Amino acid sequence: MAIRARQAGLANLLVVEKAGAVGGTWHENTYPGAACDIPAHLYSLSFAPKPDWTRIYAGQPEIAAYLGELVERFALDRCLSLATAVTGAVWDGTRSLWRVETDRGPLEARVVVSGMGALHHPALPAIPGLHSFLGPLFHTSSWDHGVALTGKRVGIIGTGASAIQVVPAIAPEVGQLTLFQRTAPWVMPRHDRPIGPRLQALFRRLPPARRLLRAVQFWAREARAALGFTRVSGLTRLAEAASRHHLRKQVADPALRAKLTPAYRLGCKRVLLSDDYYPALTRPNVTLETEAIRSVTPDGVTMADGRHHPLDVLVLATGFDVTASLARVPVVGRDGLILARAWGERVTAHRGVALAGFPNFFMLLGPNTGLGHNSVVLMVEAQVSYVLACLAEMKARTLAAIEPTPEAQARDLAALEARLSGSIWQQGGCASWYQDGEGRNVALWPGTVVAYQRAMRVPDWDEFVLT
Ligand code: N01
Repeated sequence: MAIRARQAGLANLLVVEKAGAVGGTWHENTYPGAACDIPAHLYSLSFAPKPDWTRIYAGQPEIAAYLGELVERFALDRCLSLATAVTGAVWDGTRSLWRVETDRGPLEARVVVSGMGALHHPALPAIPGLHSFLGPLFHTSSWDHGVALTGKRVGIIGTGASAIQVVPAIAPEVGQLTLFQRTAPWVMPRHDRPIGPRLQALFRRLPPARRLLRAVQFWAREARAALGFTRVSGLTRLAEAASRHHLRKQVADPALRAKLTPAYRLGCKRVLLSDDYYPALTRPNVTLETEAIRSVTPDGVTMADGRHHPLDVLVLATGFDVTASLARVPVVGRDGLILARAWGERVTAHRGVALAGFPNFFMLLGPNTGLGHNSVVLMVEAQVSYVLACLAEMKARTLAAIEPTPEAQARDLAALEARLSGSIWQQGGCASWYQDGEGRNVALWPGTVVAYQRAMRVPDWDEFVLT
């Protein structure tokens, strides 16, 4: 957003970031094995390619370094305020600007764009006695690298995307690893491999070769979505068979296989990619525990059936409290409307980026614009273009404020609900962070990226109140 805004001639720009460095999720999640499950060439900004990615799926250090390099490459440091947390924002209707509170003093802005990710605030499990544990206890997103794991008895709670990367990364090092699984995930082969110097050189010398790779990676994922991957379809059953085959190939023990066989439809939760998760679970020093957890005690975890796992270190791979992200920062729009209350009925936004009652306020990766099947970078880029078109219109018509009409927002939501009805998230028999308390998917876009890009190409000014 900052790069494209600067390129569009918006010079008066400030990026406020709570952390001491850029990178967001790729700055914070430094757990062993952290990597992206979208190929790196597809997970790059379209206007800032990196020909020399060293793996098909880049690891966290390489992605964090890429994002850091962008600051220098696009001279962003001049407009960056790091280690500055936004604590609230209030729309001043008389002056048509936002008063933004930060822990380093107030700011004023004509327009506010939120880039606060949803996967940020750790979800700590409500397990009795959790904080009575006397050994090191930490969440995957705040990994304590000061704790040596060699030879230790380590417990991990959770089997989502974070856990399945941590397990194979630390299993060879720890003394004993106990993985506490509540729901078995669907896992597909990852086929990760290094990208050697020759290919890197080719991508540097011949940009069309890199673009071709990116296009193949993109369209393979789009095809799956277009073929009905978000519904219970023949494709779902085919993918489930492929995942079960992956499990059979990697786990010989039928009892362990049974524990690892999911009991919901594939796609209902995020499908995980791994070549080394199942093999790690077959190691003699790894135990998969599937009994419900009764409590955490000072020295370990006790199961509902009374068995006890003594532990030295306990890791919470329990995911994130997604609704807390924006709702934790009090954002007050027109006529004192509080964002968290505006979302009381349902978390929603016009095209996922703008909200009635909140003039000159935009969100990146807002409600229902995350992706399970393709690169979210593409969604962000579509949103950035849309926001910039709104800002250009404000300038062209010398507008003080722009916000969607409630009617347009309601129409948008109705169209979204129609896409969601009968989808895998409603019929797949699972619960996940994609859903709100009512079981509605409020996180993912239920269509192809191309469909979203089309919807975002040109704002329809009849859908906005322009003042
Ligand atoms: O979190 P999750 P995550 N008792 O919410 C379990 C992105 N990401 O950090 O399934 C016992 O997926 C919970 O169990 P259940 C990606 O978008 C991407 O792993 O609810 N268990 C589940 O197994 C991803 O979707 C990448 O029954 C409890 C786990 O904890 C998102 O981040 C890598 C529990 C939480 O899984 C979040 O992934 C990492 C309890 N009380 C993350 N509470 C890549 O690109 C929760 N659980 C590769």
